[in-house]
Amino acid sequence: MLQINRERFLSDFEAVSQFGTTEEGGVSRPALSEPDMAAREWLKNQIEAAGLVYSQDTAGNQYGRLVGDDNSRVILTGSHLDSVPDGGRFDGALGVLASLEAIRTIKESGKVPPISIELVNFTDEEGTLLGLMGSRAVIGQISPGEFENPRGGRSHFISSLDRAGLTESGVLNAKRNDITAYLELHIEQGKRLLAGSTEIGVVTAMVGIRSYTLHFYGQAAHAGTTPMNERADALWAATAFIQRAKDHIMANYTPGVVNFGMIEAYPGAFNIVPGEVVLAMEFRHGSDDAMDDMAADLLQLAHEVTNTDHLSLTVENAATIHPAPMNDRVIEAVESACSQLDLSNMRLLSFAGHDAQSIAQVALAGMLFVPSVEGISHNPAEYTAPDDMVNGANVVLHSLLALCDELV
Ligand code: HGY
Ligand code: MN
Ligand code: MN
Repeated sequence: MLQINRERFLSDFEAVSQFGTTEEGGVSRPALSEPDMAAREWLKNQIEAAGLVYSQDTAGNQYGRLVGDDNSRVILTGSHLDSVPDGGRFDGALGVLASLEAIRTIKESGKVPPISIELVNFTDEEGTLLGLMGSRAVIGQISPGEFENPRGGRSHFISSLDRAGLTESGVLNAKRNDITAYLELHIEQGKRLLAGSTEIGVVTAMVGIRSYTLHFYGQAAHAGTTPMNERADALWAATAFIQRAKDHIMANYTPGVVNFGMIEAYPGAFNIVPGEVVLAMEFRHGSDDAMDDMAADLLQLAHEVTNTDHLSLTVENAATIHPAPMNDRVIEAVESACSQLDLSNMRLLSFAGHDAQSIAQVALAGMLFVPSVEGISHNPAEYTAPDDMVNGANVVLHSLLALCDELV
């Protein structure tokens, strides 16, 4: 049975992990940062060395194509090389390299696929710019309005595009119409596979994600001379809201989640009562209807907390990503590959967002997971064992072969 080249795959993974490597053993490779640009250049060289056709679109997505009999449409497969700040080595990069290795193995076997198979590295999956930027650009789902208040801030967004030689209009004009199917390998970033000693997770759907920027306004004041009962402290308001929001979501929307990943207090000094707080809020659920209700409840809580003299609130929506079911034909192709490889597998809902949920809106999309030790992710301690990495890459290989037969 065809198998990937284990040594080449694992050494490629070690090589790409050097870009943005951190002392704690993770990577910090935010989209279009210097380390990400270096990793992208490395990937381009690997694609060309493999004899695949390299290209890059106007949203910065990188491709490596194995041309098939019918080159008018493709099975796309890959993930993302960008990381969260101070994250782990495996999130995204594992999928890009596994797909590269699977395509190389198919090419070396001499098989010409009935339709082209193309590797992809999507730009800004992690949302340090926009959020699923590359994959949403490919389906034409980015609106110009998003550029005003991007998740990573406008000046960072523009300087990052400039570094990569990209433009806002280019991001808006990267739509493709030739994707027949999409397959992505990713680490689970949770503990369910470990709990069941299961080798492969077959993703059935992934949750939606909504992001908001909240500005709490109070009155900056002297931290010593202002009596406690006369303060309009913006940070008191924001932290009261955070606690109430957490309790409300846990009580009413589990397994949905809410997170407050960034907070800034201004002017920002030991001896000034904060007059303004900027708070990043993100929540997730498998249903858009439930997220409509979560949004209404959360914003009502925020307004209740600021409904007093000298306190006020403004809210900006930063990104909306819809839940997405995976396609049954791709799910079955992954499960048949697991059976061929004698790998245990189970179906899972993904609570992480992925590029697959963008592509699922225009093509037959599917994902598979391999175990994350202790479920840790978005953390330098993120780890997946080499055997699990290789299992995942072999499942990608045989799923692609199955899809070639299935989709002709
Ligand atoms: O945030 C996520 O779910 C993914 O890691 N981008
Ligand atoms: Mn990821
Ligand atoms: Mn991630």
